[in-house]
Formats: sequence, structure tokens, C-alpha cells
Amino acid sequence: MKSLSEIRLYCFSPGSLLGDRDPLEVVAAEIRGGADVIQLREKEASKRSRLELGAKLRDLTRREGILFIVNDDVDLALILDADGVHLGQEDIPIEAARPLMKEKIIGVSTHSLKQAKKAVASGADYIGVGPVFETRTKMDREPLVGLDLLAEVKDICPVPYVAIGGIGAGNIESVIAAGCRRVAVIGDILLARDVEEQCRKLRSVLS
Ligand code: TZP
Ligand code: MG
Repeated sequence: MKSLSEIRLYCFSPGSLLGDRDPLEVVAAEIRGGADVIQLREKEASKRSRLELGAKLRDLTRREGILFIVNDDVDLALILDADGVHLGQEDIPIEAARPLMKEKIIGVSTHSLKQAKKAVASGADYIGVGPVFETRTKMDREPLVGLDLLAEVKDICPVPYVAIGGIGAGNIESVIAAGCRRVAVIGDILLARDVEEQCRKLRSVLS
């Protein structure tokens, strides 16, 4: 199983970008293209259907030896024996999740240096930092943080930090130039004509 420090390309289940595809096929393509992590992120699905898809994704990611993280729901993460959970600023706080998650991974979304410091102090195993660029995926997004925050987080963050928000083949080099080698990408991958090839393209520049 891949360790957290090794992760570079952080990918997602298709959610509302599924179209007429099979979600398992889409995630399999992300993995063939080099995804290091798959997050179950199905904002519009019922909890039961998240559980059903999650069970399939857990099997797939385990077979492939990559990390499987569940968005928002500690209970689903535990039921699915996921490697971890990802919590936003409005989800339950890390202090409430840790006794349940124990040694499992807890990731936290952060949108400022203050939030990044707090997440780290609370024991986050990794943090997300964003939205770096304009995104069409998250309608209720926080104000853009830009590349500057990535550089600031680099100086204070002892755990892996993952840039998110509007990242794609057209701007990934600027994220790397800001010192960040880990990116989470939704639209640029899931809206690409060839998901596997798009992942390969992004993964190849993240050494
Ligand atoms: N958190 C901050 S921006 C974002 C999330 C979940 C959406 C990222 O999607 P995209 O399509 O890669 O901009
Ligand atoms: Mg959330």
C-alpha cells in the first residue's frame, strides 16, 4: 500500500461529472493513469449509494495498492474500512473524528494559513489547500487563495499538503513552481476525453 508521503496525484470518484459512464471504469482509468489516491466524493448521491459505490472502490483500490479516502463521512469511512476520511471546515472537527478514526488518515481542507496551522496542530495527517484557481466544480467555494498561500504553507507544514481548485494540465507547472508537488484534480481529469491519458499527463510532471 502506498504511503501518504508518496502521494502526488489525488483523484476523485466522478460524482456529478459521471455522464453515461460506469463510475468504476472511470476510477480504474484514473488508476491506470497514475492516481495515487482515490477519494469517494459523491455530493449528490444518497448515503446508501455512496456505501455501495464505496465498497467497489475499496476493493479496487486495495487490489491496486493505492489509498482510498472517504469525503465528509467518518461513519462511511469506518464501515468501508477506508484508509481515511477527508473533512472540510464545516464537517465534524478533527478532534471529534480522531477517537473514531484512530490511526487512520484524516485530511482537512484549508483555505488560509491560519486554518492550515490549526489543522496541523489538531493532528491532520495531510491538508488540502485551495481553491488555488477558479473552479467550476465547487459552487460554494471559498475565496481563491492563489499560488502565494502554497508557498506560505510550504514553510510551516510538517505534513503533506495537496493543492486543489482549478488545477489542470495548463497550470500544473505553476503549482510545482510554487513548491507544491501534490495536486488534487477533479474537472480537468473527469471532463477530459481520455481520463487515463489526462492523469498520465498530470502525473508525469509530479516527480
Ligand atoms: N475544494 C476546493 S476547490 C474544489 C474543492 C473540492 C473543487 C476542485 O475541483 P476542480 O475541478 O479540480 O477545480
Ligand atoms: Mg466536506
